[in-house]
Amino acid sequence: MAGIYDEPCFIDELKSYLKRPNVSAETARNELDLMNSVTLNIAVTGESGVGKSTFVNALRGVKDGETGSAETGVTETTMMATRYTHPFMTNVFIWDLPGIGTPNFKAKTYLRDVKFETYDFFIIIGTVRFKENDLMLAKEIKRRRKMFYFVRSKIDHDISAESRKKNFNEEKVLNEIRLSCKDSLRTIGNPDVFLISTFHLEKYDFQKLIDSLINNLSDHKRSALVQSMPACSLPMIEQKKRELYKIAIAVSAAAATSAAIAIPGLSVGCEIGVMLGFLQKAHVSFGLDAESIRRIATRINKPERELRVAMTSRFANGINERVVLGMLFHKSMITAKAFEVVLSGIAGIGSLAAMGISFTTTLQLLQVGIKEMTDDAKAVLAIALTFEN
Ligand SMILES: Nc1nc2c(ncn2[C@@H]2O[C@H](COP(=O)(O)OP(=O)(O)O)[C@@H](O)[C@H]2O)c(=O)[nH]1
Ligand SMILES: [Mg+2]
Repeated sequence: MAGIYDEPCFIDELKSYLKRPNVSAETARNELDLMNSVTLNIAVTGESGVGKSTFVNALRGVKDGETGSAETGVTETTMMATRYTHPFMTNVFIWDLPGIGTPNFKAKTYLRDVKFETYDFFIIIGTVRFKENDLMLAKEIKRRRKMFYFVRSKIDHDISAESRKKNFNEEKVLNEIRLSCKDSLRTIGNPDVFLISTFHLEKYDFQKLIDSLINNLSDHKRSALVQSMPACSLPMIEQKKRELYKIAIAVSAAAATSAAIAIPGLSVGCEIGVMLGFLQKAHVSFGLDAESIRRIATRINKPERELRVAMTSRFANGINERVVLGMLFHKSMITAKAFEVVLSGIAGIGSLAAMGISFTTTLQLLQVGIKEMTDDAKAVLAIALTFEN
C-alpha cells in the first residue's frame, strides 16, 4: 500500500497546516466553507480570430463543437461577454469576451461594457504581433490595478511552418517569436509573453502561464484554479496532487469531531460521505471519471479500454461508497496506528491528538486515494500523449 513515507510534499503540507494557530475541527470547517464559496472569473480577450473561444473550451476541457462549447471559427458578432461555467468546479467561470479589433476601439468603453469588475484577471490573446488595441486594453487594465497576461497563440502553426526549413531549431524559433512579441509590447514595460498552442497545452508555455496566475492569486482562488485546469501535463498533475493534499488535510480536520467518538467505526457513518465526496471531486480533477475518459478516448481515437487498462488503482472503475468502505475496513484501519506514529514526529501533534483518531484515519485514506489517482492520471496522460497527433 502506498504510504506517506515517500511523499515529502505531503509531510510539508501537513507540517505547515499544523503550525497554524488555532487548528481545530471548527477552523477547518470554516476554511472549507471559504474554499467552496470563493469564485474565480477568468476573462479571455483579444482580437477576433486569435483563438479566444478555442482557449475557453480547452480550459474547460470541452471539445470545440461539442454541445455547450464556445463556438469557434466564426465571425464574432456579439458585443457581449459570454460566461461559461466549469464542468465540475461550479465556482469557476471562464468568460469569452468580445473581439477588440474594431477600428474605433476604446478600452474604457469596452471594459465598461464587459463589466470590468467581474474578473479576477485578463488573458489577452494575440497572434503574430500584439496590436495597438491590445496595448490600449492592457494599459487600461493596469491603470485599474488588475492583472493581465499576454498569450501568443497558435504556436503549433509557427513550429510546423518553420520545421520545413533547413537547420530548423525549435528553441530558436520560440525565442524569435518571444522577442518579436516583447518588442511589440515595449511601451508598457516588459510584460511576460506566454507562447501557447491551445491544441497542445502540454507543450510550450502553458504551465508557465498557470504558475504565473497562481503566484498572483489568493490561496483559495489558487486552489480553485489548480483543481479546475485540465490534467494536461506531468507538472499539472503534480500541482493538483499537492493542492489536493492541502484540501485533504482540511477535510480530515473538519471531519474529526471529538475524542469522544475516537473509536474507529463509530464515526465512520458521517465521515464516509465526506471522504466519498472529496475523492469523487479529486477523481474528476485528475480527469479520471467516466466522462473525461470518454473524451480522451474520442480525442485520440482509441477505445476507452486502452486507457482503462493503464489505470491500476482501486478507482479504475469509478468511486462509490463500497470502494471507500473497502479502504476503510481493510488496510487503512490497520495501518492508521503506524501512520499516527509517523505523524507524532511532527510538531503540532498536541492539537492533532485533540482531534481524535478519526483525523488520522480520514487523512490517511484520502492521502492514499490521491496518491493512487496521481499514478492513474500519469498513466492515462502517457497514453494520451502517445496517440495525440
Ligand atoms: N493551429 C491552431 N489553431 C488554433 C489555435 N487556437 C485556435 N485556433 C483556430 O483559430 C480559429 C479561430 O479560433 P476562435 O477560437 O474561433 O477565435 P476567436 O475569434 O478569438 O474566438 C479556429 O479555426 C481555431 O481552430 C491554436 O492554438 N493552434
Ligand atoms: Mg470566438
